[in-house]
Amino acid sequence: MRPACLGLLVSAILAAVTARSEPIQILSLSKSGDLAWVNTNFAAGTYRVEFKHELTDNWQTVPGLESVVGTSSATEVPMNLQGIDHRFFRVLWLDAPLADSYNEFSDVQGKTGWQYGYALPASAGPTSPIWFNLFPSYSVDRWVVDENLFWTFLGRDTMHPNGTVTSGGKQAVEQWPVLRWTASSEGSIRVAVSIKDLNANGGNGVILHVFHQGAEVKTETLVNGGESNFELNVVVAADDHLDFALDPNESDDLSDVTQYRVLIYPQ
Ligand SMILES: [Ca+2]
Ligand SMILES: [Ca+2]
Repeated sequence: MRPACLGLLVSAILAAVTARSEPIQILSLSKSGDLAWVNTNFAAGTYRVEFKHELTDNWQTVPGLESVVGTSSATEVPMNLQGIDHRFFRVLWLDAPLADSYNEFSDVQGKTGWQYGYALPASAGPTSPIWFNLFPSYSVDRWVVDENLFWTFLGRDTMHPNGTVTSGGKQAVEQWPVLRWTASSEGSIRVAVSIKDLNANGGNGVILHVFHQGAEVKTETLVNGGESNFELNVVVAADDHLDFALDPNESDDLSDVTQYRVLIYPQ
């Protein structure tokens, strides 16, 4: 895969459109006819590239690009469009997810099915009615319990637990940030999760627990600096919830900044 060469840009007007969220940004169209785009969808996706000559024309599919499978963060596709005056392009995401924790992250609780909370695992298990506590505060770009007292937070793409082994004068209490998604209808779904321990300088890693209606369906352990992508198939009823809870591992929260993303697809 070649990097986009901005020196070879032609004077084309480029547009990116997706069915739901917008993970795709078109970077360039080179004189050799290659279209380069950045795709922030980490999971496998299928895309269709379309063009038109004039703004009022109908979109047409670029031959051979009806179903492009992409998994990387940047994609360049050969289009053989040299010398052809295609002025408008777009990339359609054909299998867009039902839900995306990154694109749909919000400072409003419950928006598009996502809620942001924390658990006190020493006091209540995941089936307990007092397991899931909504975060009381939103600070700048993340949900927090109390920044002065605990490390616990949940942001757009990072989260952090608090433990009894902690630092910075925080209270020695175990708290797990919990990302909750609630299904709006019944169906079979595919859940794609990406997690990474961002601070590889220390600590004992983290454990991500995934619960469906309080029953654990996945336990993913990361060593310090580790990362993982995994998928689950789950059959949900309307109003069922999935919880993604970050355990500091042996209640040790040192260097536990964790990157995450959850994508939920229909089956
Ligand atoms: Ca840890
Ligand atoms: Ca670490």
